[in-house]
Amino acid sequence: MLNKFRFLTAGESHGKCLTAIIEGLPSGFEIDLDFINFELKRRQTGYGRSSRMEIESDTVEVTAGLSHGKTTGAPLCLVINNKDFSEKPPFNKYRPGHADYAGSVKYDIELRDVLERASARKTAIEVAVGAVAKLILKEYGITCTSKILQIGSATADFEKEIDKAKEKGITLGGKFEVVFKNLPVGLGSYVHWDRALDGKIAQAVMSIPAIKAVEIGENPLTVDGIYHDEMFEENGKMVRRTNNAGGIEGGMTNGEDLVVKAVMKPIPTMVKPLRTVDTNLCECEAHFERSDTCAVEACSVVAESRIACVLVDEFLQKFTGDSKKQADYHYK
Ligand code: EPS
Repeated sequence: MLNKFRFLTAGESHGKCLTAIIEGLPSGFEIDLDFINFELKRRQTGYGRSSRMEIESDTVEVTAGLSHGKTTGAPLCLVINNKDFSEKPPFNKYRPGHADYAGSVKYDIELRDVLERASARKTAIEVAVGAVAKLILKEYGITCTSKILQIGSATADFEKEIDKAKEKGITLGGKFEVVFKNLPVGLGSYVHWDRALDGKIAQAVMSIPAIKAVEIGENPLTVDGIYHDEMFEENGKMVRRTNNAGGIEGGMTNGEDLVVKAVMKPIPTMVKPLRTVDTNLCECEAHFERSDTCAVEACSVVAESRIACVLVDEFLQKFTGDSKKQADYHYK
């Protein structure tokens, strides 16, 4: 099935800029650039980020698709310029856990060229796209938050844990939770495997660099007692008193909060290098260059954005229209 809200991105970590083209936006939606920039700032902050974040101050430029601040129905083109636009030196020592080895075998290119596109830098433009999706969802009262659940083995005092890792020259992964509120019932479908919303969300979150696990709702193995969310009647409405399902039943939203959790592994570029081989198969220590000690907080913002893109696509398929007026009509 063709997505309604589609986008492509281009750009390298130290290239001139990052670009996205979004297709499928109905006309008449206001695009608040301050909100997009606020989201970009959120992605750049968080304890444990690298010094690259002190160089960049990500802001978006819209080069097409807007008239007087509103969408026109034409593709929306977003650009973020890289301040650290420079040719970086080549390297030949694979970093275990990064895309270096498989990427260079697959495309028959230098490790530097793999790093440049494999870098999580490209998530900046994805967050800009996600901010556009969030702006549309917000028009219908749908909001989103996220929080960190764990950094390394710590469930509190995250900064201390990150400081300790930095001293040791290692990096830390973690676990976070994203929640969307006020979703209508029936986004996604049970009729085909590729229309199930939980499947789409899992793909969107799992493909963020360094994500190793995605969970929707409570882990059924850790819930004490009955897992499923019983239904009751209150003031003529069906209500639930638990949300173990995380807002999805049968691959569709069920009107409860959508709760997605994800686990990020430690970033594989480390001051204390791993053992590896170089491109001549000589054993050595892995390549090191500037990297984050911990980027879990940034990753939660990226996950919010990716999920927002999946939800807005479903939303615009269900409440379809070429203009906001038509979408509003179908929503009502
Ligand atoms: C990142 C920008 C990158 C890295 C990081 C994420 O910038 P640079 O390579 O110039 O330091 O800091 O990416 C990784 C560590 C990685 O392994 O992908 C960003 O903007 O998020």
